[in-house]
Amino acid sequence: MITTKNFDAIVVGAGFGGLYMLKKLRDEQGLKVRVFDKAGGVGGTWYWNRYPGALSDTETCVYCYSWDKELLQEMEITTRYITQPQVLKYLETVADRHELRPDIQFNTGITQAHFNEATNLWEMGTDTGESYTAKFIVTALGLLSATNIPKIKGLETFQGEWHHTGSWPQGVQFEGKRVGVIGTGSTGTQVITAIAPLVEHLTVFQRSPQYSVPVGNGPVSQEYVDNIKKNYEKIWEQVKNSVVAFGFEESTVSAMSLSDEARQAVFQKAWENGGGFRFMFETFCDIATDEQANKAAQDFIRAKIAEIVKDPETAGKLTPHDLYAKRPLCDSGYYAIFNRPNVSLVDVKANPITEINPTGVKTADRVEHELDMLIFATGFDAVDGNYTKIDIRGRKGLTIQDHWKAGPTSYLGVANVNYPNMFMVLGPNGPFTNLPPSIETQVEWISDLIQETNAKNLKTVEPTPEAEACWTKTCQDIANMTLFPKAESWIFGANIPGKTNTVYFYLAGLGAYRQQLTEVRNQGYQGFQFQ
Ligand code: FAD
Ligand code: NA7
Repeated sequence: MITTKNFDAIVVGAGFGGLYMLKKLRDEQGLKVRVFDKAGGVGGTWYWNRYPGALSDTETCVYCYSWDKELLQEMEITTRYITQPQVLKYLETVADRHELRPDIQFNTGITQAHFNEATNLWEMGTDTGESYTAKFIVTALGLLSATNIPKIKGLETFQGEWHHTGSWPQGVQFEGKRVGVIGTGSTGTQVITAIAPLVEHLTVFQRSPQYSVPVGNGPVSQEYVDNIKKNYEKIWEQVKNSVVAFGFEESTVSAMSLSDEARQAVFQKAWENGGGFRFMFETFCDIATDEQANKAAQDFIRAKIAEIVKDPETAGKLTPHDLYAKRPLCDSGYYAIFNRPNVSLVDVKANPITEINPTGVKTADRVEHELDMLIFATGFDAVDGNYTKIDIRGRKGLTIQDHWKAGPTSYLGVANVNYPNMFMVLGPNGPFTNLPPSIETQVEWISDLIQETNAKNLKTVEPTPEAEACWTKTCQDIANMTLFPKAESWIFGANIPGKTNTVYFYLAGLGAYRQQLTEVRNQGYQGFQFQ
């Protein structure tokens, strides 16, 4: 039966973003809100990515919300980093203690969102055949959520099991199996390292070698935990005013200002301490912006690979020669995994996959890699991937695909012209950081703007075209001051064939982003038009 129901606000997504949005709008503003998620439970990323080895590479103490002060004190911190089951449990706890579940409809995908200019309401449709209306919609769809499964000839004929890491089922067994993994990004390195000791044989299909440093995970002392809990106010203040928001001070020292020996010592200390963002941003201030500094970091990691990997041919294949300018990776012993006798590496750039057949993967050299299981660690159609899957239409029926035909844009990462009363959490050109503090920043700001609109009895709010164009240009200009656009990765849309290679993030950091948001609000929401 088709039913139509009206809400003050509809939130799509029940991860970090959607859960907090529900809490703010329902409990602080008294709005009638419903959250939809196609998942069977809360958690977003941490509901879907249950593959072995899944770990946040943000340290535990800052991979959480800052707003639930009691929970910060009660939270169990046992290791420096937090695993997928632990993040999921954390978000389930949040949902339970704030009684969020009654307002979340699971197993329901939003397929349609049309703005009706006569009623000023959004008309929403679901994949379960229901329809709803709402004055406001908040899309917390996730920026790394739409899985990318490459179109490889013959996948449908494969007789073994295959899974994408971002949609991982329960109960996968590895013992005695010949497993292939395609992809060696953050996810690939985690899953490869975790399953290599479990499988009979592991074949890694690598397209691009990666720079990775040790994560440095391990148990933490009671003193470490006490210290964090005592200092949470200070920790969050630092995080929210920093660049990458990972809980450390970014370096202000230029790499080439030190002697070779001193520079090596800084890198070595960072290698021993662990953490990808720490290695890139805590060591020196210019690894992401200066080619010489970047090369120094590359050389250091290349030397480590040569030291760790025993077989020179394998070491050669694992060694990158491009810029160190993707999201920085860290791992729990990735390179050493290739010293195991049951692990082999196929360089699919030199020797591409030609097809998948019933028994495995065939490469251009005509070798048949026989497999019982194939794992796609091939990443995501990042940032706008979940948006373009929905039939979103704003004023005059403008589709989001049309609005974004030159590449996705936004004003401040949260709103688009011609899409009134629609707000995005982690939309295009939002901050590139440890994400929970950025998500919180956006949720709180969006919530204030909704409150202002309602308090003034206004019907709609949306950015001006000039404000959106100006923000896009700002993001482009900032990106061009870094080396990131010169590396091929999901950060610029380069991982998906045919995807617009453009700027998808505001790369000036969380502190600067928060200042921008505050200024816009203090100037009466400058750049927004109200009706
Ligand atoms: P998500 O958690 O992605 O939630 C989005 C939800 O929206 C999903 O549940 C999805 O089902 C739902 N949805 C999407 N479209 C629809 C639709 N049409 N209808 C209904 N529901 C829909 N970030 C860090 O800062 N540090 C890390 O260490 C880190 N590690 C990561 C590791 C992995 C393996 C991955 C994939 C991501 C990682 N991230 C990390 C990024 C992570 O996605 C964010 O930190 C955060 O969890 C995003 O929360 P979110 O609520 O914005 O989106
Ligand atoms: P990434 O970082 O996009 O990595 C995907 C990997 O899959 C990467 O090694 C790709 O090679 C590889 N890939 C993608 N398509 C193919 C095809 N067609 N053939 C062979 N190899 C392919 O995704 P992750 O999930 O690892 O990480 C994304 C973010 O999620 C991460 O930064 C964390 O924030 C969590 P490529 O490098 O493109 O040559």
